[in-house]
Amino acid sequence: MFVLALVICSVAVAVNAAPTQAPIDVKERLKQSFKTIDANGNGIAEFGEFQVLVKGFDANQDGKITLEEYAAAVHSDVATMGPIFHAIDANHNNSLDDFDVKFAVNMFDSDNNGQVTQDEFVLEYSKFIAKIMANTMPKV
Ligand SMILES: [Ca+2]
Ligand SMILES: [Ca+2]
Ligand SMILES: [Ca+2]
Repeated sequence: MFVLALVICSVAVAVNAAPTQAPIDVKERLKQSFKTIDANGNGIAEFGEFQVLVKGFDANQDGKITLEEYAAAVHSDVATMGPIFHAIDANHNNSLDDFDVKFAVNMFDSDNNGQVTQDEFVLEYSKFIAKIMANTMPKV
């Protein structure tokens, strides 16, 4: 359950960008996120494409992506993004790095063929979000 942070960020961005659209269609958001990640548009999210996405969060370019940078990148705050960040930070070094990205890619790749398709991404990411929500969000 570590890696999904990447996608979460994109989802959070999309959610914040359209606050007036009441019912958030998570699957639709995830499909859009996938298209963002799939920079070369071949329908498969590759490790390198996730890597580029994550590196883009490194605001001060010091090679480490901290919780603060991650939260800023997704237009959220550290309190909200903390649980997600720590879930993604698989090696617990308080930075999102290649190790964590690999973990995330492996998580999405549910049939283990080395490729993350849109369907896999949407399914696995939805599960990831549900898990985080269940653990961190107060029950209404
Ligand atoms: Ca691709
Ligand atoms: Ca940094
Ligand atoms: Ca890490």
